[in-house]
Amino acid sequence: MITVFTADHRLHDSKVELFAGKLVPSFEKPERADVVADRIRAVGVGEIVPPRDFPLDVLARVHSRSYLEFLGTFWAQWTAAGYAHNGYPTCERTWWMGDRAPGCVEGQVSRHCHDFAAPLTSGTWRAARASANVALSAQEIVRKGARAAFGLCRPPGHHAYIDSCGGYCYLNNAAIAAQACLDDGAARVAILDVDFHHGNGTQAIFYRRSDVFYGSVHGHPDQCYPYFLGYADERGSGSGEGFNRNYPLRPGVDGRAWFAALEELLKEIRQYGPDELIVSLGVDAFEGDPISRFRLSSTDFSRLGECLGAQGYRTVFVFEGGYAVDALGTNVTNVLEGFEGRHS
Ligand code: SP5
Ligand code: ZN
Repeated sequence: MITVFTADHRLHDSKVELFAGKLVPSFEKPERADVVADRIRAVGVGEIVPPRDFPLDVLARVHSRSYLEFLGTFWAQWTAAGYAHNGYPTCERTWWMGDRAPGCVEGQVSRHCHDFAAPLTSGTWRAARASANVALSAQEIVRKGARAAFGLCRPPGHHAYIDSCGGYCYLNNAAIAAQACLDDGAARVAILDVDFHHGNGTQAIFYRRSDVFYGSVHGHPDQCYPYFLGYADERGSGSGEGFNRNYPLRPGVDGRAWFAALEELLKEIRQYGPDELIVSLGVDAFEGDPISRFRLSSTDFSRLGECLGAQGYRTVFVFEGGYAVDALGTNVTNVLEGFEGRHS
């Protein structure tokens, strides 16, 4: 399987992140993607190719122009305002506060960040743009005939909304790839999100649409980030009714409960009958993950790959979360090799 990867992800390096009120060394750090690329080379999963550049218009099929403009100009505005450290919101914009578009940079960052887990650095825009190019290039490889491709994206994407960043995510890579797939002629695309966290951004982007099915198995939002979306009764609305499915599981579950939920979700995806499958591949459901609370083993990730390979869809894998850096390479390559029916 071809992997798309670029070292440009390193341009985003926040060094520290705010974790339960404390500044700690970032869990979402450049080594994450580098160790996965290293392991892909070591195991010989397949060729690693650089992404090509896609125009801003392709991103604007998912994100608002004003949000893209904000991301692209943020650092220049922030430094012009006299700041030199990572950008964070001053407050959160909630619906009862109104929906103005303030001109000052502090107001804009508050308008466009929905939590405190997506620091904006000097290189964030370039890295996020490269990450979207990685997902789009992987999708293009599959459209041109490959059975599958892996977009080794960083920063991740599934918590990013149409016009806001959060949860380490800035551009929603999976959503951008799904939209590109539709724009390339597909009628129906399914996004399967196996990251430990619910992909609130992806769900919100497609919630009222029937051309993209979104399904996720994740830590119960009553106990786990992102807290406000990911409940089982969220099934889509309007013409999207029935095309959103959530399987929240209690913290602590192991492969048994996790695969039972996955099998149910895969049944629903088969009923939907997508032209292509996009997998939001976070591996933070791993038992050794420092910020997540499921108990999947490295062997379970091989099983996940086999399970996905058996579905028979053209498949684009898009990298999301996973913070147990020492096991990250193994867990990701286990999925990819399992998909291709190989075992390392
Ligand atoms: C892509 C991805 O995996 N994003 C995850 C973002 C998670 N950020 C917030 C994690 C909050 C963890 N809970 C804090 C409780 C400390 N005791
Ligand atoms: Zn995650």
